[in-house]
Parts: sequence; C-alpha cells; structure tokens
Amino acid sequence: MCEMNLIKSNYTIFSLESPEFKDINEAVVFIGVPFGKGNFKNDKCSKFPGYLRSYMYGKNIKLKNQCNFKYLSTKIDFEKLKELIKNNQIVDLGDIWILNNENAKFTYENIYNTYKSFLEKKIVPFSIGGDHSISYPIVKALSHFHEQIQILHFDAHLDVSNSELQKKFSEEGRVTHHFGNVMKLCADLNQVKKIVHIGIRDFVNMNYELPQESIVIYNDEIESNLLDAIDPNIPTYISFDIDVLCPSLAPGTATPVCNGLFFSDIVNVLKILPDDLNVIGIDLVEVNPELDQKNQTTQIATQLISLLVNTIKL
Ligand SMILES: [Mn+2]
Repeated sequence: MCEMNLIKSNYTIFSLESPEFKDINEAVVFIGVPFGKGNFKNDKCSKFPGYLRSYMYGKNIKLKNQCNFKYLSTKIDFEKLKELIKNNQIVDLGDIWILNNENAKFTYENIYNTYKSFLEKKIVPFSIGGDHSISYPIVKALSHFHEQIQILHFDAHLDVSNSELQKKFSEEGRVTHHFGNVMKLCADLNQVKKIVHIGIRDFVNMNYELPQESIVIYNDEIESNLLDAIDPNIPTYISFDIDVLCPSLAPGTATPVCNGLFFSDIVNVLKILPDDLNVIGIDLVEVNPELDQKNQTTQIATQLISLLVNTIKL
C-alpha cells in the first residue's frame, strides 16, 4: 500500500540511492513532503523537495565515501554521517504523493499513515517540506512507536497559536491545522513531554499562552541554558523551520524575521546537544524557492541538512 503513496524523482538528495520501499530496513531516509497549503501566506514551499534535488544534481553535490566535510568549517566530526554512508544506510525514497486538488485533511492523514509504515521498518525519516504543518502528522506517527518524545524546535515563531476562532472553526469540522499551530498540536499528544524552542523572536510570540510542555531558550540563553533544558534520555525529534535563520542568509521563506540565528549559532547548538541523544526524526520546512535570492536559501539548506543528518545514529 505504501509503495503507492510515494513518487520517485529523476534526481535524488545528495545523489543517494533510491531503493524500493520493501528493500529498506533500518536506514535514514530522505522523504519529500511537497505540501504548502498549511502556509496561507505563500504555499510555494511545496516546490522545495523537487527544487533541492535539481539543485544538488546541477551542482553535482553527492554524499559518498571519503566525503570531505571540512569545507563547512565547523569543528564537528562527521563520524555518524560517514558511518551511514559507509554502510549504505542513507537513501532518498522520493516524495509523498500529494495532489494539488486533495483536501488538506486527507493529505495529513496520508502523511500520517505513510510514516507509520516507515517507522515499522526502523526508518529514521528526514523530511524535506513543505510547510511547517507537516510536522504534526509525522510526530503523531512517531508517537505510536515511542512512549516519550521531546521536540527540538528551531523557529522564529512558537507555532502554538490557539485562538477562539480556531476552536469555533474546529467545532464546525473545518481544517484548523496550519503552520502557526503545529507545535500546539504536537504538545497535545500525550507522548510529547517536552518542546524546546530555539530562535524565537517574532513579535507575534509576545502574547501567546505557552503549552506546559514548552521551554523557550532565547538566543542570548543558548550557551547558558540549552543543555539543562534538554532531557538526554528522551527520544528526540528535530523540527527545523528555516526562518529560524537570519533572513540575510536565508531570504527564501514566507515569514522572515530580522535578527535571526547564523550558521555558526546552529553549529553551537548542535555541539551543545548530548552526543548520545537518540534522534528519531528530523524535518526541514518552510524553504520557499520562489522567494529565494540567487539560491542562497537552498545553499544554506544543503549545508544544514549535512549538519542535521549527522545527529542521527541508527
Ligand atoms: Mn514554523
């Protein structure tokens, strides 16, 4: 059944292999989730998975044995990633098949069911969005396999919107799931014990009521407070909204907020994380190639993916 929900591309992320789903077991798997309608400002982030693959193909960007990561200048050793490459445990499965005329409820359900089939095969998914709303069906699928989950949420926004209007719409049976309430929905899952928000700075966050699972680490507190905020024993999902970065580096997103994090800040955060943290899935969302300038955002997204995937140990 699952095979039908995936569509292969001509090119793959990092030119990785794209085996048949039935042949995969215990692997890190890139999956494109080309859905943008959860972002009502601009839905063209749906084009990013395909755009990224063509970009990587055009630039001949490959992950293979003896890859040199020194060009990222990070002082991070890429041992985990090298191990995955060496063992052929990192592949690109293509995109979740999403049609433009599908309704959003159906799409979220489809993502949820497809990811449940992935997880049965001990796959650690690295999802390429798409807008931020896709994280919820993914975390919901993960919640069937883990009693406790902690989310490390990189974003300029808390994404915990919970208005009266939303409640009313929801009672009317309308879709109220979107890019601005995705972390509130995740917090409402019993298994999600903790959400650590990093990079929060937009004015819109000033008056939100925080779910009790939430801990905000503001940008000036990363060095001092991040390590204490993270529970090293809880399986961890990393959700990375590209707008956490300063728009001067990553303009290609629908809701840019000035004074954001730089690449070196992200490296710092990753260095602070406990080395044996059990990372059970990652997503990178909200990259919008139509709003980008000279592929800056796609370039930095490519570098970020190398950094983030290196946090996964099978
Ligand atoms: Mn977001």
